[in-house]
Order: sequence, then structure tokens, then C-alpha cells
Amino acid sequence: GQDCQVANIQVVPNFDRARYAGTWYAVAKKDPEGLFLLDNIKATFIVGEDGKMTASARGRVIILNNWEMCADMLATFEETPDPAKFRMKYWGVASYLQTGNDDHWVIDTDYDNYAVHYSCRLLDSDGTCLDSYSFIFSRHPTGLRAEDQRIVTQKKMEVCLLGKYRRISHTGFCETNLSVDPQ
Ligand code: AZE
Repeated sequence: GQDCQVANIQVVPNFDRARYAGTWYAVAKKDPEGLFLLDNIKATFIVGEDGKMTASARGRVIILNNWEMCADMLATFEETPDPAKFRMKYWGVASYLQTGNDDHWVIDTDYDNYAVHYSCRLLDSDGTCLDSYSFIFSRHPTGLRAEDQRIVTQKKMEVCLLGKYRRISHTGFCETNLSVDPQ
């Protein structure tokens, strides 16, 4: 919570992955250190017949020397004792893209309009986070509804990242460009 201890950050109670499934547009993000998705970020969550959650995500990246492309990513989620806290294993469909294993916490969602995601990659010795990333998702490509903004601002504060987010533009770049082709 407000003391910025990662262990005290509250997540959504009784997380329901079936209601969370479907498409989310990332409308704002706080970046981690290093290479990351730039913009035009869209994620689709699926709950399989086995009840397990998987996801695909797409977003614009620039790799190597100004090679602009759309990264196609896949993820599987490993459950933890808290239903809103997962370990996310992810990899690029194109082998040279990033792979990783990150925390994936659903801080808050109303399932129909907004979601606040948080991931701490590196815990400091004092219990605060040294390297985190966070997405604000909307079901609407146009952004958050006015009535959800107050709640989202409160949640940004609770993960100690208020003022560190940037808005994500959706220009259609990754709707019209093939994933692994140089642009
Ligand atoms: C997330 C939604 C759920 C599925 C995935 C997500 C994260 C993806 C990345 C991708 C990074 C790619 C890079 C490519 C060069 C949380 C958006 C997979 C972190 C840096």
C-alpha cells in the first residue's frame, strides 16, 4: 500500500479469470528498465477448458538499430495462493524477441471497463520495488471512462507509481503491420 512495501500492495479480491478474459487495450503504462513495448499495446486473455489462463499480446517495439515492428507475445500464467497474483511466463512468437518470467498482479478491475496491472521485477532490501512495470487496461480502445479515472488514480497511488505513467497511443500501427516484418 501507501508505505510502498510490495508485500502490502492490495490486489483485487476474489479475482475471476473468466470475467477477465477477452481483449484489453493498454491505455497507460509505467515502464521497467530496458527494452519494452512502446505503444499500440493490446492483450487478449483466454481461459482454457482446463481453467488455466493464457494470453497473447501485441505492441510496437524498436529492436536493434531502429528496427520498428510489432511484437507478438504469448504467455502462460502460473497460479499462486492469491487468485489475483500470477507468475507470467512469456515469450515472443519470433524467437529473437524477449522471453521472461514476471509477477503479474491484478490490482483492480471491474471486468467490463478498466483493469490495473502491476509487476515488480526486482525487490529492494527495504521491501520496496526497484524495477517495476504496470499497465492500465481499458475494454475501450478510446481510453478510460471518466467515472473510472478516479479509481485508477487511487490505484496508481497504492502501487506507489502515481505520476510515473505515460499514455499509450493507439494509431492502428499493429493492426495493419505484420508482426515480424521490418517496417
Ligand atoms: C502483458 C499482457 C499479458 C501478456 C503479455 C504481456 C507482456 C508483454 C511484454 C512484452 C515485451 C516485449 C518486448 C519485445 C522486444 C502484460 C502486456 C506477454 C512485457 C520487450
